[in-house]
Amino acid sequence: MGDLARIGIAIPEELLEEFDRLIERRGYETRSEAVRDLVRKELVDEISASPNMEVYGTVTLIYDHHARLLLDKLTEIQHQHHGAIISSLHVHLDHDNCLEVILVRGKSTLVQKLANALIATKGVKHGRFMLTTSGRGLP
Ligand code: NI
Repeated sequence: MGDLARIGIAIPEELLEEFDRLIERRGYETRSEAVRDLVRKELVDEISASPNMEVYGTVTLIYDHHARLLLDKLTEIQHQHHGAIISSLHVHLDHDNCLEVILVRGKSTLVQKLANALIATKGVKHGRFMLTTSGRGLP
């Protein structure tokens, strides 16, 4: 962290009380750290929304590996986008269910399309995409 600047902001009392309860639940030690994280989150969201920005992300999938053709389809999609896939982790959760986490990088639009295709594959019970940046240029 570079030099710290101090700011004063006006905020409705009730909103501040809600904010204090929120940051306590989240485990922040100070309001300042919570506000810094909120600002960074908005910056990352904006970066991620720019179609040509290089982003990183994780696609988390839960599926039943018995589902017909599902594994073939997931593998095919990943091979079609092999340049965007850094790594993947597969855990056999129980007799039927698998957890897969796929680490992706590339242009925002491309990785979003890849994540959507994986999550929308028939037989995927639950999927979630989390997008972030390399952290470069993020104070
Ligand atoms: Ni499995």
